[in-house]
Amino acid sequence: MSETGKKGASRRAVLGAGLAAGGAVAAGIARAQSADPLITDVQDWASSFGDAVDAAPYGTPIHFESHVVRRNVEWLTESPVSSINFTPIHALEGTITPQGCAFERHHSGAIELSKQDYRLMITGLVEQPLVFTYEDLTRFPRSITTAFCECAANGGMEWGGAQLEGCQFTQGMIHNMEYTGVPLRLLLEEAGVKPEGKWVYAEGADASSNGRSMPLEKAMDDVLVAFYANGEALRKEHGYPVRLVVPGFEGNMWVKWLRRIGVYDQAVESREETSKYTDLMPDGRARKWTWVMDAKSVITSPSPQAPIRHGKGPLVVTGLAWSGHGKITRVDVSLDGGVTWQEARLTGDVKSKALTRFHLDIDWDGSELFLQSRAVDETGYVQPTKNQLRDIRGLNNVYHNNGIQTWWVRADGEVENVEIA
Ligand SMILES: Nc1nc2c(c(=O)[nH]1)N[C@H]1C(S)=C(S)[C@@H](COP(=O)(O)O)O[C@H]1N2
Ligand SMILES: [Mo]
Repeated sequence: MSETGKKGASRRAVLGAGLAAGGAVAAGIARAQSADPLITDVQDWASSFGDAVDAAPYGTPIHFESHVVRRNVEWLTESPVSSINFTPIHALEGTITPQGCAFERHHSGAIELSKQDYRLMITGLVEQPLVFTYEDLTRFPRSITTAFCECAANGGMEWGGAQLEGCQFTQGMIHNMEYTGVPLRLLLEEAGVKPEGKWVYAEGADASSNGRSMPLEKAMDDVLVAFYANGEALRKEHGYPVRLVVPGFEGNMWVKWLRRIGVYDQAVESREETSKYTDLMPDGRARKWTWVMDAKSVITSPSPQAPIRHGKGPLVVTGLAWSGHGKITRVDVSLDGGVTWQEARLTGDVKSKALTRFHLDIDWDGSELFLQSRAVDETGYVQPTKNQLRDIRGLNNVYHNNGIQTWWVRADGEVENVEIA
């Protein structure tokens, strides 16, 4: 923690970021209040009854929280049925994303498919092609996995420079849920994969079908045919009644409304896969099959949509970190635009291929900050800066922007999306 006091003094002066080292902050938050009517007077809510127990058979968030919603960027896509919206990560805590505000990405709209009408086929290079009803799936042994689902385009609008005000828009194409379902391996074993079978092609029941190929090894490893998320049935927009959960892999592999699994000797080249989900490099070549999401992190508060309202003194800096390659082992936070770093606390359980929450408790002296976070995963991979990524991948590319985010916290507590050269 004393690191901040030693290194990088000159750069800090240039940036004008006056800093206070993090550490134990206990006193000075609550003030003695003598005549606060909220303490001294009897309140309305204590003078009459509240709602009866059956006011809402299925509850929704209290209206004070009505700003915590998915949002989209209208100019981003031509049509709302082939579009995306964003998780309000700036307003959430912990690691689990409630389904009701978890981002949605549809290529041809969210369809309504009942459990009665649901069928899953296993076809191709198998001993016995099979068709499962929803009820059939419920009779296989289940497992539970918590995993993040990140669209490959998350951060894609920021390749050219800081553009959107808030981590909801810059990093919010992500959600993290606890899924219950049947390991895809068990269904494939039931059908019997022939020795020539090397690839698995998954397809949805919607008009786009969103067909995607993955290596058989992945399908036999940790892929789940999921029907519950966060303890309840999947929401329609997340693939009710059944979706694929592909931990660590980019979101487009997580086929919703799953209707067919085909086993093949090579990858089935869907139109989408060849034209869209590739990373165009500066020399005109394209990176393909870049499924695994590299380590990334972002500070969710303070951030442009979550400015500091309470003035100087104790300040909780918090954010999310994740890696498609396994567990997050460390997150460093910089208050001065990457000159000096302090290690944040990884709070709660750290799970592989799932969101990890970090916190850093600082004593803010009220001067401007250039906040950054940098994730490290269990492979030793360190989250790169945006310029390091640009040096390698150029600017033609949309997908897989996992560069370090900078938030400029001004003395008045307002926060802006910026980049430091
Ligand atoms: N059947 C189907 N599955 C799909 C899609 C789709 O349009 N149709 N979109 C994919 C993409 S690109 C992403 S990022 C994730 C998003 O999942 P979500 O809508 O639950 O957030 O679903 C994937 N699965
Ligand atoms: Mo996506």
